[in-house]
Amino acid sequence: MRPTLEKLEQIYHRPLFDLIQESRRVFLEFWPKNEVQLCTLLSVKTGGCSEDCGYCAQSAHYNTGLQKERLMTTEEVLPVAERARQNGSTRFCMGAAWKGVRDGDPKFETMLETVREVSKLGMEVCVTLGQLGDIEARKLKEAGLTAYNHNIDTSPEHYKKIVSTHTFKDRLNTIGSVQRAGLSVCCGGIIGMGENETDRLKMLEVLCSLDPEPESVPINCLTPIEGTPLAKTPPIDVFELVRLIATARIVLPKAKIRLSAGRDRLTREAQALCLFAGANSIFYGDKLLTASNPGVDDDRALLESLGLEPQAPYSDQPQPACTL
Ligand code: SAM
Ligand code: DTB
Ligand code: SF4
Repeated sequence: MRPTLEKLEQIYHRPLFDLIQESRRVFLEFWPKNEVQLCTLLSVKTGGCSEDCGYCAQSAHYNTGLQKERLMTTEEVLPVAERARQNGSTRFCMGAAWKGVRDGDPKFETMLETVREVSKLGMEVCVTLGQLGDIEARKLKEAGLTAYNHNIDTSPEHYKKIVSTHTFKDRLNTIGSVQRAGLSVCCGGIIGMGENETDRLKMLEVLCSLDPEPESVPINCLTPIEGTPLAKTPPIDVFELVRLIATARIVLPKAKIRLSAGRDRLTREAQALCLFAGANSIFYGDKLLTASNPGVDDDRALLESLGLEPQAPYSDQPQPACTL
């Protein structure tokens, strides 16, 4: 579906119960009803990033108190990935605080080796390494990568107010390389960065215009980081989050919608509503990349009280293929 902004506004502004009734109907048509995918995140290269993204703890432009670290080796990453699988994750996502990666750089070789090894564990493997081109995307695909995460984060107009060291168009170019390599695209955004509801729908409009559509759409709520320009931004209204998730579910029925950063500031009831409205994945583990996440015991208890099951491991079922 390629909805216009007008159509998105119409869907989004329906009375809330009508909206979530429709998004639930769409969800039940495309997905197993009581299943949530658990994903584990690992920051394999933390801090010291050259970019000035106004929300990010890892930007070298801001004094966030984060300790800069070197790239983790394949041997260091593997046991973390093993544990993630044992704990029930079916997707393992590795993030690096880089502007981008270049073929021939030893750091990129290390990442390829890590992807090769992690992909043998029977989970979906995703990385988020910043900008890349056709060659790097092809090599990642050959190494066994499932998906590449590269968020557009907000509307094209609002993006300029958040980042100055790269452009919205740069983001789309990287997504183009990822698509040409036959990798699945994981692309979403952040809400609560001072944008308005139209900006959020413009972001959805761009996501729907991607061809093929993203396989995965993370919806992050801004986690305010001390020292960044967005540190004092007020939290979003939870019903705006639910509306955005429901609208995304309706217009991107086949995408995994991931209730991502910021869950530790949402009540259990708010999370339940987001899951009912169409989110079908969460990041699982005490930490996101650098920010905190609800503890695994709390998440297990939440899923149990809602009667939801983690998606079964891939030893019991085939992995989804890229829809290119
Ligand atoms: N450097 C890579 C990039 O920019 O694509 C990968 C890492 S970056 C941390 C991945 C995504 O995490 C961002 O695009 C953003 O959506 C999300 N993120 C980062 N910091 C966040 C924060 N403080 N609150 C919410 N989401 C955040
Ligand atoms: C995404 O959209 N959210 C995840 C994943 N993609 C890489 C990252 C969230 C990061 C939250 C802030 C932090 O941990 O520093
Ligand atoms: Fe760097 Fe990515 Fe953070 Fe931007 S979001 S500062 S590119 S790590």
